[in-house]
Amino acid sequence: MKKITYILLLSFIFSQNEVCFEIEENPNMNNQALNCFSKYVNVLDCFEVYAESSVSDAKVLHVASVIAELLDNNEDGIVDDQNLFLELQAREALMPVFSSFSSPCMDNFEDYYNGDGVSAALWRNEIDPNNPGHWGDDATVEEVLHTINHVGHVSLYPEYFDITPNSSVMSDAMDIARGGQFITMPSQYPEEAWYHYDDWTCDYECMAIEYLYWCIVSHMGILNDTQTCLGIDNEWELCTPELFESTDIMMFDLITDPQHMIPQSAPDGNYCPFTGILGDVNSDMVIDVLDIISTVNIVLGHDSFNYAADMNTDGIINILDIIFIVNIILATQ
Ligand SMILES: [Ca+2]
Ligand SMILES: [Ca+2]
Ligand SMILES: [Ca+2]
Ligand SMILES: [Ca+2]
Repeated sequence: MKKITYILLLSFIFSQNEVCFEIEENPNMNNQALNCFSKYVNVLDCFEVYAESSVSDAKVLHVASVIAELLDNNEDGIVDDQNLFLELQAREALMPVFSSFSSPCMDNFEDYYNGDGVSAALWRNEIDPNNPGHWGDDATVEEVLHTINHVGHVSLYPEYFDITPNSSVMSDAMDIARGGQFITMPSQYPEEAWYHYDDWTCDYECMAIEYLYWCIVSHMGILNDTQTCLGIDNEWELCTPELFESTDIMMFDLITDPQHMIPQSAPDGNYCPFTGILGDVNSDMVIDVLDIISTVNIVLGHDSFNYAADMNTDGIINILDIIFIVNIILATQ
């Protein structure tokens, strides 16, 4: 019994995600829309998380991590698209996290919030840090993407991402994906459609925001398992990256065009960018032979992994990284 407890404890420890953010106290307690939140995270200075006290720290950090991973997809600590950064910052993008659908805090928020930085909300039981973005487990990736896209991309790049009919590359692509232009929902979608969302409360613009989400996560590979493919089939048919690329050609070209800097990699719930000097393994502010010795010690297993030594950022420290450091030293001599 003792052994089982020990193993459980170990697996619990190892299942914890690494998220380099701190939960702070709500700095806006005087704001009537926000005064029922007690937990707060400022993500990369452009997107805030406000959560009720009943939401666990692990879940609050998960939301913060997913936001950061989607905005800083190469995890270098800097939002990939500076225009998007400024737009989210200017509009004070935020994600409210409520304890439940019937939370008084949610009523309060709906009554008093009058900004334009919110496009979605999360509830405690739809956040699962162990299954980032997995359909049916974790809605965090979806709701965060809705906010980033709606508050950011739509107004920032209207010729590509506007959500009104006949307005953008995306609206044209969606008309193809739905088998025609449907301002109101058709009683039945044409046979050839691959996007056939059937929620009557979701108007054309809402359909476009959902569509952009499906495209981005299909391409990331988040939907690529049998359970998810079957579960979402009545709404979205392109559940693998290959199917998405070969079927929705317009959207594949749009979201993979480097100029739009749409996140390409799926969030894994870990976000801890390295902020030191690459190559300065012993952190003495110079790159010299001592760093080679430190790196050799890591390769030999005498020391543990150090981000500063992973010169080609492939997650492994080996001879290639040593060659990189040697070349830096030779180049500066
Ligand atoms: Ca970045
Ligand atoms: Ca990550
Ligand atoms: Ca050094
Ligand atoms: Ca390496």
